[in-house]
Amino acid sequence: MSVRLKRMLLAAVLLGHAGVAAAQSCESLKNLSLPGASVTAAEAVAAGAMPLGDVAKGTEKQAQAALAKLPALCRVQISAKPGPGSDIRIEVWLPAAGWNGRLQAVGDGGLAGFIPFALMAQAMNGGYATAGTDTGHVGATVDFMPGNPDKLLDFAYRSTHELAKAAKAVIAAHYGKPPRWSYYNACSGGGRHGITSAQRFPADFDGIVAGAPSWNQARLDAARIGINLMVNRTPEHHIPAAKYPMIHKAVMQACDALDGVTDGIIENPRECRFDYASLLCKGADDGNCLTAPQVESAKMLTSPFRDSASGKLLLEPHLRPGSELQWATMASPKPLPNSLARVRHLHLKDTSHEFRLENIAADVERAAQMDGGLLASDNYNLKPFFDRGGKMIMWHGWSDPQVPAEGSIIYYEGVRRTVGAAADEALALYMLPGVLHCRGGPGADTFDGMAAITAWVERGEKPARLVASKLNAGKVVSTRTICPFPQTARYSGSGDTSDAANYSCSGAATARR
Ligand SMILES: [Ca+2]
Repeated sequence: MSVRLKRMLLAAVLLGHAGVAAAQSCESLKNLSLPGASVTAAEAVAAGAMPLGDVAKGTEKQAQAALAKLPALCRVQISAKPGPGSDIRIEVWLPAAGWNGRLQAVGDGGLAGFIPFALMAQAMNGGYATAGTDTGHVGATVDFMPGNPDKLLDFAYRSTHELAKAAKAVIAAHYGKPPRWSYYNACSGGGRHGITSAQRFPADFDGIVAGAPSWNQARLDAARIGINLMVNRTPEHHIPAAKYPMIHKAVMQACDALDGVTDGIIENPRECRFDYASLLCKGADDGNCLTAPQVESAKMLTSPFRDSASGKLLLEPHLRPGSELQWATMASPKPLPNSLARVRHLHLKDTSHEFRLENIAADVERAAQMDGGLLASDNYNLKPFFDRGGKMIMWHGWSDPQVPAEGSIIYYEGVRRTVGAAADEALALYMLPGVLHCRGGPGADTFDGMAAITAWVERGEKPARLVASKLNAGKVVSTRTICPFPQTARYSGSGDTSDAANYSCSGAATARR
């Protein structure tokens, strides 16, 4: 053996030894001391052997498939207690080999209450160390309130901060170095957690992907109940679901081709000025027209929500053309159960509160006021997050039937107004045509937000556009160009209309109305 080779081997051994000395084995992480939190379990899990956790109803099969693909990993379970009434369950998963040096934390929507195993598995299968939390309560319920303000704070914003702290500490202990980059990636209520994190804890994540964030939560919840009462205020005002396809067809006939391609998707719903009165029955209601009260309800669903007595604006974001097939979410005879639960338990803290049409304006204002900014996540000043290099990608399906898409535009524009031109170097919003709440719908709903945010954070490459895919049974059937708001994708005029390559981004914002 040459002297040179011996020296190289010695150096390798010394380097390796230094790495081992700094790192802790998976099992020894049980003894890791964390401020305000404790490790409840740490164990090595063989490839594909992760048991199915308490995943969202209906996602078991998908979760199982993702878990089966997991590599060997170290599973660390943690309980964090930022307040005396807290018990935030956190899991951190660390790949045994091939870690890409990054943390991707993921989040729940709705009422949360479970650790998002399926999303964690997706993250880990991309090479990330990953982390998730139940946000501080067990089960998709708000029964922990009223009477447990710690759990409300945890659900509102503290759990994501605890998640970031715990995940970084566990990673540093196990690998001997903290993550080079830390990311948060979630949708809906998880999207709200993302923007809350940037607002309240700007050092927690380097990059955030926030989908369909349900910010302004108290006002949104109470207004959704009010809109539901309004469009059902007499039996005549109720639009039977059987009429949704007829309305959708008429809207599509009027607006689908505005973007140059007749494909069942409206690229920019703000450009669609559909008049529901055009569907007014000329004679008897044969099911293919709307009665006068139903026209009123259709207009109510697709306009800013105002107090009918005073005209006061209660909620600006509203449903957009293209969403008609999903109107039941907002307009079915009963209000959204999650909204009812949140307004009673979290916002008004009165579990037996009955909603009446004549009180709805007062209820919306009272819910927003009593929330006191907790679930509002409405601070537009992301300067501290931007100043330390943080980047955020917001995205929202234009046809979202439950968290109206306009809300993301309002937040995006609020940040640009507050922070100024610097916001354009750190925040981008992508509106996904024909996409429902977080996923689904005729539009292309699958895109690699993590690839976009890592390129931006780590290499300074702001994504000029995203390419989203429409999948059918796991196979890509079409791709779409998704433009940074306020631009809209325009077909080039030649080539396959279901190929993103034949679209480019252009244009300024269309008026909100
Ligand atoms: Ca179209």
